[in-house]
Order: sequence, then C-alpha cells, then structure tokens
Amino acid sequence: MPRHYPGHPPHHGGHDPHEPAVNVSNVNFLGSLTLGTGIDVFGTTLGGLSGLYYNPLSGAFAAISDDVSDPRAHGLLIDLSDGSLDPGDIRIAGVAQILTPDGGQFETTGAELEAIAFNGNTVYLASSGDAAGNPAIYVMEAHGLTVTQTGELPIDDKFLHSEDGRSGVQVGHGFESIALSPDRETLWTATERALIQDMGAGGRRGGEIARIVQYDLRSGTETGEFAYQLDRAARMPRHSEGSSSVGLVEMLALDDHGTLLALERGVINGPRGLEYTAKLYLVDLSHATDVSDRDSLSGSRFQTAEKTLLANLDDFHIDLANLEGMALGQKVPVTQADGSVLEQQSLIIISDDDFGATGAQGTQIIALGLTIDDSGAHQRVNVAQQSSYDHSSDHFDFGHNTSGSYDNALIF
Ligand SMILES: [Ca+2]
Ligand SMILES: [Ca+2]
Repeated sequence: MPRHYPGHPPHHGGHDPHEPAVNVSNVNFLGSLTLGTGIDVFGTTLGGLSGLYYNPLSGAFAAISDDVSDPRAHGLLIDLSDGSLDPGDIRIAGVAQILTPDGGQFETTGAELEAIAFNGNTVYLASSGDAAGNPAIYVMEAHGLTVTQTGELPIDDKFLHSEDGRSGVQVGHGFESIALSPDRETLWTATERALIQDMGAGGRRGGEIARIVQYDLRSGTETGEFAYQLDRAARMPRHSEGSSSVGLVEMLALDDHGTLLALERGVINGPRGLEYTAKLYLVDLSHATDVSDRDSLSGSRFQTAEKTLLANLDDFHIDLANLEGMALGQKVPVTQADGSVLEQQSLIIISDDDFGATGAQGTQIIALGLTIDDSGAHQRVNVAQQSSYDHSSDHFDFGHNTSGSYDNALIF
C-alpha cells in the first residue's frame, strides 16, 4: 500500500490569471530499493549515479555516472506496472561510453558528470566541474552505445574560476541539474550552491542563493538567470565538528515556461557520520528577476524563484541515501487509502553511492507517484513527446532477459 504524503496544498501563485500553469499534488510513496555496491556491468561498476533520464519509447532509464576516470551512462529498466516498486522490479541494462569530439576518452576532460537529458536527437550532460573546476553543459550525439561530444553551451564568465579565487562556482558545486522543456526548446541548469561572489546574498537567516540558468536551444545562447534560495543547512549538534550543507541537485521541467520540479539534498557530516535529507519542490520562475546582468547578487535586490514544498522525503521513514538524480517515468496505477485506483505520474529518484567511499551500502532507488494537473498550462505536460525520434531499431524488450545476464541494449 503506498504511503500518502499529506504535504502542503499546491501553491497558487495568484499573481497572474494564467497562473499556476501546472499543479502537483497527492505525492505517494511507491517503494524504495537499494542495489548493492560493486555490481559489475560489462567490466564497469554500477555506481556514482547522479542524473537520470527516461526514454518513454524504449521504457528505459539512462543514469549518468559521475566517475571521472570512466564517464558512462548506465541503462536501467524499472517495472512499476503494478504501482509499487518491489524486489525484482529493477533490471540493469546497457552501458554507454562517453567520448570527446575526436572519439577520445572523455575522462581526459576531468569532468564530473552530474545530470543528463535527451531530446530525441541530442544528449545534454551537465558537469559540476572539470579539471580546472569549471562547470559545463556538454552537447552530445548518441550512436548506439557511444555518446560523442559535438559541442558545449556557452558559460558566462561569472560561473568560471577567477584567478583571484573570488568568483565562480564553489569547487565541486557547479551544475548538477538539467531540465528540458517539453517542447525541447529550453534547457535549464543550476548551480548546486551559491557562486563564490553570491555567498552573502542569502541573508543571515536564509540558505545560499543558487542560480538557475536558462538556455534557448535553437540559438544555443543563454537567455536568463534566476536566483533560487536554498533551504538553510541543518544545524550541527552543539560542540560537534563537521559540516552541514544543502544543494540543488536535480530539476525537471513540467512546462515550457519555467515550472520545474527541484530536488534539494542536505548532507550532514557529524558525530553520527554522514546523514542525508531530501526535499522535493515545485518551482515557478515566472515572477523571478532575471539576474544575468549581475556578476554578484550581494547587496542587490531581486525576486527569487517561487518554491513550494511537495514532499520531505524524510516523512516516508526510509533511511535516505545521497539522492542526486530524478526522472519522470511511466504512468502508474496507485491504490489510494480508500481502495480506489488513481493513475499517477511516476517519479524515480536515485542516489550516488560514491562507490562506497562514504560508507554507502549501494544505489538507492525511490519511486513516487504524483498527480500533475496541467490543465492551466499553455502546453500539456507530455513526457512522451519525441516525434522526431526514430526508435525503430532500439526498443528494450522487458521479456527478453530471462537468464539473469545483462542485455547490453541501446540506452538512447
Ligand atoms: Ca554525484
Ligand atoms: Ca544531479
């Protein structure tokens, strides 16, 4: 029986007769599974999973691994047809290699890949930092089991490390998210935490201010930046050493106009070791100030993105791992408390196990069901819209793998 999260009522912006475009409500917990550490997949180890993409045509998920020494995407099949995530519902499928434009190993870039999106033709990968510490959005072409870089989106100087160390992303906290609009014309990414020069902008009582960056994919140019106020980091126990932080680790677009789902993850490294929190927010950029012309937000006035809590994953009473990636999956039948069955949109959230280095016991996969009401949207939410995608040759077959071995099937 899925657990219902009473949560907060959907927020109605109320500023504009066209708002809210999309409402999300009735968040249900459909289950959680952990894949153990050290699972060998064609000579690689499943792990480091930091971003997730769902291909509605193949029914497969592609998870990007942040392994700097062997960048790759892992294929996963997740069967939620009965509305519940249970042992045996997850199968590991192919591995796709990531290559540089000249066909070389992508590890030479030193990039830590943290998010993935695919528009039917082009794969986009976000990096939290490369060998020089700078973030990137890589533009790639997928051919079978290889994904080859063809370009990069331009990154404004304010995100790059300055020689004096006073501006740019905090080390390791560059881009962790990619959201593609349903019409595939807009891409949003975001810094995980504040830029160095924006550190004081959250005020004494607020969390850090991250920046959401908007790109127009037809022109390949940046078209806006929006301030996103993170939750405050959890307080450390008195007299204890350690650290506590909150970061924006994934986003998904629900419409073409800046209605997003966002995942905020907290990391507390204290006397009890590493503990994690995760909160799912509905984000609306439509009233946020475009701050792209401000190299620093300190001392300036601006309207942040609106955010509404949809679910605190702690309320599902599971031991949360280091959750970093999410994707909207198939529609699922979800049994409600009164016994009725509701068709919901599934949301899959995955953890980065850091290959066990931080003591993680494996990759956690959490399934939620959401009701997404897009009746007010200019364009319907349609995750299956992939009209230009030729998928004649690369369907996964759920029934094919009965031997327990992995199909090195095509992911894209
Ligand atoms: Ca990661
Ligand atoms: Ca991510």
